[in-house]
Amino acid sequence: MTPTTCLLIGAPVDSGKRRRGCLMGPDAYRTAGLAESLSDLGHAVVDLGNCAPAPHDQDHPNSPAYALNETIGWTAALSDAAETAMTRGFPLFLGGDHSLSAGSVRGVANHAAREGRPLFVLWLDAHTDFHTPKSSASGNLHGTPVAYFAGRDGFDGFPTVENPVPEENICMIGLRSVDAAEHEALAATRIHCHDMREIDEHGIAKPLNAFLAKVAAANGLLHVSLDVDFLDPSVAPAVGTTVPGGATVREAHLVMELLHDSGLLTSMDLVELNPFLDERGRTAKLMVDLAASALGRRVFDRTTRSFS
Ligand code: HAR
Ligand code: MN
Ligand code: MN
Ligand code: MN
Repeated sequence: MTPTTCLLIGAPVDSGKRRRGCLMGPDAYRTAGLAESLSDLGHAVVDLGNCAPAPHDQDHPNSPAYALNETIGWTAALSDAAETAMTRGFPLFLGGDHSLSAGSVRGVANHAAREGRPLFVLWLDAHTDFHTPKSSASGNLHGTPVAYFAGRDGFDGFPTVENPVPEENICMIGLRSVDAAEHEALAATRIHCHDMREIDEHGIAKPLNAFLAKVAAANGLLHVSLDVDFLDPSVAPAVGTTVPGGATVREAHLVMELLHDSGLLTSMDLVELNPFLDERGRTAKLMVDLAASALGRRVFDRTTRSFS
């Protein structure tokens, strides 16, 4: 990647589920050396500090959707932050739980619309996060952001999604935990869903390259949302919703390397890291290494045929 300005946007969102700890995520990435890893690659790095939720109504402790109003406040604030950052460089959202992507993707989509370019979203996750606040049995809003930015109904009180991401522009890879209601809703869409069975059989590069070809053909912008639980829990334990059978370290790096080589990536979320559950920072460090791969780190230079 030609050197760019990486904008680190701390999003200590912890309202998307009941188990606490994701609010420590942004500082764990800083501690693990994210800024240094990116500046070593030749990028300018600006740490914009942490966002705060926009003013919102108080939440009722027993509402069916947990911390709904706080999540609405985060969505508004992060959407504004994303829209502004897109005019300045490459935004990296440091989560925080996955409900933050309602805001980051809405803002990026508004920017794309203003540029007159289509937005594509790559969702790397064990889960599809395609519930609405009404269909969710858990009431945990980190299970809803894709439905929100794809323009599904049922998000009363949230900022209106003026520029929903078209279904055929959304690609999910890594799936292995999908609720019945999500499955049914997804089946009626054109969202590209690739589960771990498919990755096992055919490899991870195949669906990714097919999707990247579509992004390139449409001259699109590409947002990537990387959930810690995309990875296998044996290598990434610091997440509240571990699901066995996830991506290996190399599969995840290959995704990031192919994204970098495509030259298409324009914004990224790192989500669901819960440092309270980590083992000596290993998950935070792996996520930092993956971000570095997405932004150009490689161990072997294919043109000079030498290690660098
Ligand atoms: N589908 C389940 C629910 O709605 C689990 C959602 C978990 N989501 C995340 N992010 N951890 O992907 O409660
Ligand atoms: Mn998720
Ligand atoms: Mn997940
Ligand atoms: Mn597909």
